[in-house]
Amino acid sequence: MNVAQIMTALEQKHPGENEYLQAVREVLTSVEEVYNRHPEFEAARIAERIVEPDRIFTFKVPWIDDRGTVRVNIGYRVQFNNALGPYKGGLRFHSSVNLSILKFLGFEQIFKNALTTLPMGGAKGGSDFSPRGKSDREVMRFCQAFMTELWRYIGPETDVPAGDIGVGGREIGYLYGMYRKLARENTGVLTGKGMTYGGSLVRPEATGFGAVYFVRQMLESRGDTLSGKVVGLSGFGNVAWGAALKATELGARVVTISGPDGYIHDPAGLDAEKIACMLELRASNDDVVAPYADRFPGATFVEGRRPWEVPMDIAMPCATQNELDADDAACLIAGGVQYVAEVSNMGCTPGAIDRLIAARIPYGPGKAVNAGGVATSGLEMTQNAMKLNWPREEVDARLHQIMSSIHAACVGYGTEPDGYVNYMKGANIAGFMKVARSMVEQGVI
Ligand code: 2IT
Repeated sequence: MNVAQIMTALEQKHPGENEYLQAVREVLTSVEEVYNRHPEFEAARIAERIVEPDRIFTFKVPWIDDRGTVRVNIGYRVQFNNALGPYKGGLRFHSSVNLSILKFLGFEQIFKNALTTLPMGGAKGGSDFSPRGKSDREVMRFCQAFMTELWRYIGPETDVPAGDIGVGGREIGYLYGMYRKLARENTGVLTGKGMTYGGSLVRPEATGFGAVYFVRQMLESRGDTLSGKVVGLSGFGNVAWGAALKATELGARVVTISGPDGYIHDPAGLDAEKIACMLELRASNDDVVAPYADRFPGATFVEGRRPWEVPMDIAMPCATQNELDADDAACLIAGGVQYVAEVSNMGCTPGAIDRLIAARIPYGPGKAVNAGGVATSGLEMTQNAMKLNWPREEVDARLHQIMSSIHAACVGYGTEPDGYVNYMKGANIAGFMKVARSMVEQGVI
């Protein structure tokens, strides 16, 4: 394979799909050398096949708001690759959603899911509808209208959606209710379900918990521990919540969170009450973190800026793609950062990653660090298939084990001659190899 050639062709075919092209370029560049040692990959044109989704569904979602006005949104499902198992990946409801974003997320999901060791293919979907500022009834009507189209394309052995930005327990409940009515069956067709209808314990916390378990492994591999470490998070949603809970429990001091309005710097660190406040802010529908500083006197709100200018030992972006750029990385390095673990999908720009790797700062990419979320979705599917529920300890132990195996895979494929672990390369190669081998074995389909 010649990455430059593939990318030129892809840019011509999909002009302007910048997030998608960015994600593809990163993976292909990481795997190029290994790929070219495998003539069977080239013979089967694995690279050319893996970069195109198997299929994309796009549909209209008309619904009626509380004032009686008819609204029209667009719904999508990108079924990217099912060589390893049923299509699996979240739904994102946010005004910024477009095909490029969902294709990048679906592409990343293939390799992330491969890393989990569980049998799951890669997919993503969503809508340009944002639940922010909508009433519960509006969200319900939208979710029902969305599922009226989506249900034909999904199924417990075909494609299993879950949450992502803008899709939490409430949305999954409304989506599941409509699926159950239309399909006339109670199956584990969505994950992230409520505990009363097939959900798994630990799923709500799993992305953040898994990320902190991964970070702990990064530290342990250098003889270091989380105790006393200053951690900076961005975001204040479900993922930041889980990460804050677990990092705090393991003795780290979480000093920042952020929202679209700016960031909070709380040098004393988050505690149970402050983490609860974060949840309240999330639930309030305003999408702002500023009120945190009014409630907790030691904390300051910095308007319109990102938290990476605060000195920290460990940076964990938990908000959205490309939220940490080259200048932010330079700021973090100047502030003495020791580890960067991306919890958002593609949270760092290519320029930021280059700077971190050049400075030999261990950088964990999202597809490894945040895989605990989808892994626990996989465990929810297992429990649904068995029609029983595991206790919390069992799910958490499996999550631990999965995160350790992902860390080991990154170290195995990503250790460079000077001993530095290039986690991005390791995660990309480990995930890619599994999918590529599976595609070769299953023929050209
Ligand atoms: O990005 C992700 O891995 C998710 N949003 C979770 C997907 C899932 O199927 O649980």
